[in-house]
This record gives sequence, C-alpha cells and structure tokens, in this order.
Amino acid sequence: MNQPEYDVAIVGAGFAGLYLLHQCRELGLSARAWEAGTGVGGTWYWNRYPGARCDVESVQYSYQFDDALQQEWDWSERYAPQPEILRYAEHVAERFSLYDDIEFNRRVAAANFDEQSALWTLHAEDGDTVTARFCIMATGSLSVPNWPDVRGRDDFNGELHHTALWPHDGVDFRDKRVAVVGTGSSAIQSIPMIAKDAASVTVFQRTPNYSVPAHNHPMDPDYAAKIKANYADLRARQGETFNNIAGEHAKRSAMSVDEAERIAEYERRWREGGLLFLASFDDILMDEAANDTMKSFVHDKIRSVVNDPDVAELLCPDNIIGGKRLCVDTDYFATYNRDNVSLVDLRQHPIDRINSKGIEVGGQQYNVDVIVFATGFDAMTGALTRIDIRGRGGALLRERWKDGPSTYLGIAMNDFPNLFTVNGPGSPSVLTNMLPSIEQHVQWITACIAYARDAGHNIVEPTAQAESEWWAHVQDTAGRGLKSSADSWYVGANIAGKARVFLPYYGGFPEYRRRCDEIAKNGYSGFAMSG
Ligand code: NA7
Repeated sequence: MNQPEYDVAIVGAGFAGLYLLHQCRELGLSARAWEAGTGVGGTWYWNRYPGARCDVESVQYSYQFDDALQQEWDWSERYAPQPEILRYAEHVAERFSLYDDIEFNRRVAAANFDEQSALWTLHAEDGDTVTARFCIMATGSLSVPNWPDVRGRDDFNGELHHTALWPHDGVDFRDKRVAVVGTGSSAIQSIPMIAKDAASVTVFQRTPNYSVPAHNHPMDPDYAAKIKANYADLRARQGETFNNIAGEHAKRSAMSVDEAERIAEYERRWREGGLLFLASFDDILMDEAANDTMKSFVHDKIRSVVNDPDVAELLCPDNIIGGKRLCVDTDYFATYNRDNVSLVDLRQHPIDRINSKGIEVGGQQYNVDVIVFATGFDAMTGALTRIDIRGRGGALLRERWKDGPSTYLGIAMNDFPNLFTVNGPGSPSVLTNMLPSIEQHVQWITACIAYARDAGHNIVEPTAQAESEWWAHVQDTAGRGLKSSADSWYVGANIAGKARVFLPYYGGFPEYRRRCDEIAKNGYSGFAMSG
C-alpha cells in the first residue's frame, strides 16, 4: 500500500505541466499528468478567441531549458498569435515524447493525502484515481473562467460564449449582432477582430482599461538571428529584471525630468509599443504624481484616436495606470470609430438581466444574436480551491483559504505535505513573464523532490513558521507603491465574495529567485523533511 503508482502526479498539461513531466524524467522520477482538456497548452488551449495573442514578445515568452529548441523554433511575429503558441506547446510535447505520460479529459475533482502511506490520491471527475508520492498542481493562474452573476443567462436564445472557453471550430460572426461584456485584455484583443466580421458590436463596459499599442509585425529574420546568436544573453538579462522581461527599464523618476522630456519619452515608448511602456520611469507605480503624468498622456492618446468625444471620455480610465494589468492592443480604440461599433456604459446602470433576445441595461433592450463574455478569471486561487484538496488530518485547502491564501514561496503549504504549486499565490508569477517564471519553479520544485529522495525522505512539508513568515513578507511587499490599491484580479476584486488579498509576490523576480536559491542551498530551509 505504500508503493504509489508514480513518484509524481502532475495536474495540468500547460507550459508548467509539460516542463514538469520532462524535468521529472530527467531526474529519474516517474510522473503522470492529468489534463482536463483534450490537448496540451493550458491557457493557449482554452483561450481561442479571435485576436488572442501573447502580450510578451515571443522570443522571450518561450522555454529556455533546451537550447536546441529555442534555436530551432521560429516565431512568425513579434507577438505570437494563440494558434502558433498552441502549436509550440504541441511541438514541445512531441519533441520530448511527453504525450505517453499525459491523460486527457481527466479533470481532477479531489486530491487527498493519506498520512499512513504518505501518498496522494487524485480523483478525476470520471471516478478514475491515481496515487503518487508527490502531487504538483500545474493548474494555471488564469484558468477558471469567471461567469458574472447576471440574471437570465440561460434565457438567451442566441449563441453565448466565454473568451476562455472558446469553441474549437471558431464562431462565425458574419452578419450577426454581437454583444461583448467586459473590457479587459481578452475583450480588447477580440473586439477589433469581431468588429471586422459582425453586423454590429455593442460593448458593455463597466471599467475602462489602459491599453498600449502592440505594434505587432512579422518577425524580422535579422532580429531573430541576432537573438539566437546570443540567446543566453537575452535570457540572463530577462532574469535580472523585476518582471522577467528584458528591455528598457528606466532607472529615473518621472518627476526628475521636465514635462517636455517626459512626454517625449512616453511618445518614444508608445511608438515602440508593448508592456514596457510602464517602465518609462521607475516610479510610475510608486508615486501618484508620476502615475498621473502617464495617465494623462494615455488619455490624450485615446482622445486623439476616438472621433466621438463622448465615447472617448467613456474610454478614458480614471484609476491608476498599471494597477490592473496593462493591456496591449491592435487598433482597439480606433475600432470605436467604426459605424458598426457602439459602447454602453455600465457605470450608470449595471446589466439588469439577459433575456431571450439580448441584454437589458437601465430599462433599455439591446437585441443581439451572440453574447461574448470577456469577463476574466477567478485568478491564482480559483483552480486550487475548486479541487477538493485535503492534507494532514483532512485539512481542506479551500477552507484554509476562505479569508485569503497563505503559502511558503507560492510553492507549498503547511499541513499539505508533498504538495507543490507552480506559480501559486505568493510567487511573482502573473507579475512576470510566465514562461521563465514557470521554468524557475519547475526546476526548484523538482530539485527539492530529488533532494528529499536522495536523502531518503518521503515527506516534504513547509513549517507553519516558514509559511507565516513568507506570507507576512508577501503582504509587506504588496503594500509598497500603488499597485495593490487598485480593484483588480490581483486582489480578487473581480470575484464577488472573494477575500481581498494581494495574491502575487511584489518583491520582483530577481529577489524572489535569490531567496529560493538561498533556501535550496541551505538544504531547503523552512521545509521539514522526514519519513
Ligand atoms: P479581466 O482583465 O479580468 O477583464 C474582465 C472584464 O470583464 C473587465 O472589464 C470587467 O470589468 C468585466 N466584467 C466582469 N464582470 C462583469 C459584470 N458583471 N458586468 C460587466 N462587466 C464585467 O479578464 P481578461 O480575460 O480580459 O484578462 C485576464 C488576463 O489575461 C489579463 O490581465 C492578461 O494577463 C491576460 P471590471 O474591470 O471588473 O469592472
């Protein structure tokens, strides 16, 4: 009874699950992955909406663990579109023969730790089970779609879709009247594409969002060759930045230069496009006055693009820029100049209800054929709390976390021995370039398991003290600057009833990695190993 079927059970076959499987094998650990979808790719398997693409440049949003892979794979655009990223995930699964150890259509309902045998048993929704010494949750940070509690959804007679559960054979918008609910990143990417096909698009906006042009373009072969000639240098530079994205991170304050110089810098960065617009100065998320300067620059840009001044004003966000995740778009604001696109402001009246013909707001009826919910995710904790995870003494993770989560390094929890989370709450994860951050976690977790094995231990568990000290540090860093003050999914504000806690680690990737390395060097301090 003490012999598990596998050393490691992995939940999920997205980028974390795939690399975990490979890395376990490299370390001589038997591993099996269970995946809810019918294919690999995680985020990129589910989010197939039109316009879906990465907002980190593809040469950086990719694995670095295998040099031949990064040398041989060619990205076609600056920001790869979803189908290409999915092909990349599939290529990796084939290249490293990972499919043999992945079971698809297996959504994990429960994971239970048995103290006698020190084993985890995973239960799939279909009733199947698997046992393993270690269980690693590679369940994604943005993987549980948020369906807002709007009355009457089932009454709608037309098509209803969520961007994060997009049909594999696509949606035909031609000649259709379409409603899009939400104006986050998924909406901002999809609205311009939908508007090209649909008869009309009505956007239902509760909170306007900041968005920077992507200036996406086909990959310049000379640029790609230059990167490949010295990929290690790019990867090293990535890892030295707060968000694991190499590029220009300014080291001066927005208030240290005069207005003309500030605007010139914003202009230059706006023309360049992309997320590093926020790195124009180093105090944008530290100082409200600095933030205001960037805010008004973006407002001016929106007003200069959108022809109708009333619509432009509705599209200008009044919260801090960078509080919510910055969006990166192609023609988002200009799309509101199309005759077939209109905007409904939900700040005056929220959606009353959905009925058979469409959406009712403030007593006004909007008849549509298709409703697209671009309403985001129960981020960071949602995938973990949806599984019935029971540790020592039957401790239920969901119950532990009802007032907000707590972890050691975003990787493990006291009372849940031999359980690890990739990019769990309390890790830099969503504030960084996910692929290299996934790699750091996978390498650290699998090295920890191999260390325990080599030392003859079969139980690995963080101490309550290590966890509470780490969580206090996570909350302390969260309090720095302006970011945690925004009503974002980083603090769970998008989910009714979710405890307001800043979920990711805001100390930056280099500091996080330094601490992880030090802990490993000290024999995994903060972990108790026994058995
Ligand atoms: P987001 O960024 O969470 O956006 C969800 C949007 O849906 C946002 O505009 C919400 O408005 C809106 N929303 C949610 N509930 C409602 C209701 N009830 N009524 C109207 N509007 C609503 O999710 P995305 O999928 O766009 O992006 C998630 C991440 O994926 C993104 O940050 C990138 O990292 C990639 P709100 O702002 O809550 O007022």
